[in-house]
Amino acid sequence: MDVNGAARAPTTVASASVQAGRVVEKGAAAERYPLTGVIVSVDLAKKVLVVFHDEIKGYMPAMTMEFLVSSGDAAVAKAGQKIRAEMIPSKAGDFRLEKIWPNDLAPTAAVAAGAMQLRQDTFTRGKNAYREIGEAIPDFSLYDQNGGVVQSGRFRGKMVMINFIFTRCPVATMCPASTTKMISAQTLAAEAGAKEIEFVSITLEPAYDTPGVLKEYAVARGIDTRNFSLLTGPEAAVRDLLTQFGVIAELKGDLLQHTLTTLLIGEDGKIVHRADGSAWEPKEFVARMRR
Ligand SMILES: [Cu+2]
Repeated sequence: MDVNGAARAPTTVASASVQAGRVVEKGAAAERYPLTGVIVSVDLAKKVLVVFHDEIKGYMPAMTMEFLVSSGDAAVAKAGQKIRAEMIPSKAGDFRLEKIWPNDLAPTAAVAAGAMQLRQDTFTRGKNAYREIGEAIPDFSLYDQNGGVVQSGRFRGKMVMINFIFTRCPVATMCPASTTKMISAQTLAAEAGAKEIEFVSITLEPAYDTPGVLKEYAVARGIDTRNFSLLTGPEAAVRDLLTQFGVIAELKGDLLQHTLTTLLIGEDGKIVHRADGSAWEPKEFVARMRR
């Protein structure tokens, strides 16, 4: 299963063609090549990963070499970790990696299994996929902003406040405002002495929001990630979660149009409160949290 396929590549890319079973995008942006490999070492300051990569068919044999990455990707990278990514050669002769995803067997299998279970569950529920207040949330397995697997079972016994955003949302009153309110809810909850509470933002645009991108967003927005996770994962899993939580996200041309939903989940995994739109107040959620 191609979980975050290049089919939903940035819309700045003019065209895409499949060569030898691999997607090579051409146009305004540089060519991109799918790459798999293992991280040998990380230079955080230089934002360089040394990666032993597999053969890139028709381009270069397997070898160990340096790649430039974003600060988020550098912060998330660990020596010994397997990754898959897109490689972008530059005219200057250096190479960049983007869309870096964890690719170790066990976590990848756990996330894929979670996506399949969610697919099955959403399919079985059919028209009743939408979960009302009082209903349990579905199980999920996603990656957080550190590339670690987060399974919904981790939250049992805790309350969870969940919203849905994407990092490059250009509408100030939508995702950026929603993140600001989640941060105030987190601060207010701590001040109110709320116990066993976690905050979760699930991306609406998993193809772009890799763990490294979420990491960079968390740092840029000053999010205290001790009990605030940003989650991403397979496109299908995110789609199914959106369906079950009643969130609409649709690509209209270049723009991802979406609704806003914020939820509070009880320690038993059932939805206790829900706010649709942007007119909710952090304190209305905090008032419902356990002290
Ligand atoms: Cu948005």
